[in-house]
Amino acid sequence: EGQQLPKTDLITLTRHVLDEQLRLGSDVTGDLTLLLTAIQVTSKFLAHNVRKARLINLVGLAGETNVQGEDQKKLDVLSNDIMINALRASGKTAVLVSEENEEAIFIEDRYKGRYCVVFDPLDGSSNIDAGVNVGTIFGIYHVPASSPGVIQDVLRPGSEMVAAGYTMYGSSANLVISTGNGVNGYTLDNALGEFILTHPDIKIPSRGKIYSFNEGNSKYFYPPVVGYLESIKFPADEKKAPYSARYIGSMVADVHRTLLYGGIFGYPNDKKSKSGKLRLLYEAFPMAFLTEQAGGIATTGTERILDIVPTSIHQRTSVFLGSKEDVLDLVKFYEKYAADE
Ligand code: P6P
Repeated sequence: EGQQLPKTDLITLTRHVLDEQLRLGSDVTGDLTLLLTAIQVTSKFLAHNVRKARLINLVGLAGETNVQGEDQKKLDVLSNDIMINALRASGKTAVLVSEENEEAIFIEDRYKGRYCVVFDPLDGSSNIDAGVNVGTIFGIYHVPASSPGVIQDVLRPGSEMVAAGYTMYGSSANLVISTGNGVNGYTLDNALGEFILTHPDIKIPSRGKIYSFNEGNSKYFYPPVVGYLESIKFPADEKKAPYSARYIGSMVADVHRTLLYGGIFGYPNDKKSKSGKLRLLYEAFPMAFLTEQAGGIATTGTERILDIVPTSIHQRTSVFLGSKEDVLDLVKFYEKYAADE
């Protein structure tokens, strides 16, 4: 009596994606499902190793040798190797772009498939020692059948992605993903080794009460950003409460909170970082894709992030994303200052 009965209808990520593709009647080759399975395997491996890193201080041991006498790799290098190998072995990829690799990776014919994956294998890894949540961010493009898999297949606007997501490694591993029809969140059940649907159809509130900026850069902020921050810290309407500041400094953690609680996350370009800090292809595009799919907005302040056509695989961009009304308030300051110029 009162015992928690085992759920008899666990919705795993694999099942959910396949159900969704069948529902949508898209050409269900299962290729995307198999590709997402490879990404899941990577996420499970990284979840295990991030947790282990905290136990045996795996982070930062580069150059030392472990008990097997192998060269000990830093966790982000190890994560990158695992992700590249899993994606290649899936046989579903043609071009890979990783934050850790200067050049794009072109998959040999034997393993070549119809998707390109851009990713940051362990974003925010410098925070691991502090126990801060870090994560894997990925975006997926479908390769036109006519293309042999060339760099032009990834120098495309984020709006052409067919899927995007992240896995956040914290007290549990949370995989948040969209295949273009809304956003779903899954939690890794370590006992089952499966990602179980725990946050179906995530929708970002139309307005929040939180702003998430590194205000240590305030000295360098351009006027529209200064004006906007002033407006939420000292609301003109006396009856309105100021916004709360929440900034973790790990994009996956800051975006995850923004998707669930609402508000605005910003990493604007400024007088010190004229192109911004965050990378367009494998940080801004996937997070912008998820934000829009959850009903929010993602902009540089003057243009929709997903409309940007990349010219190089590691280029940076200004990022504002979050609740529609909050981001539109921010955009108004850019319009005001553009009009004044
Ligand atoms: P700052 C982590 O290094 C990262 O790439 C993102 O995860 C994060 O949002 C940003 O940089 C933090 O940058 O300058 O605030 O430390």
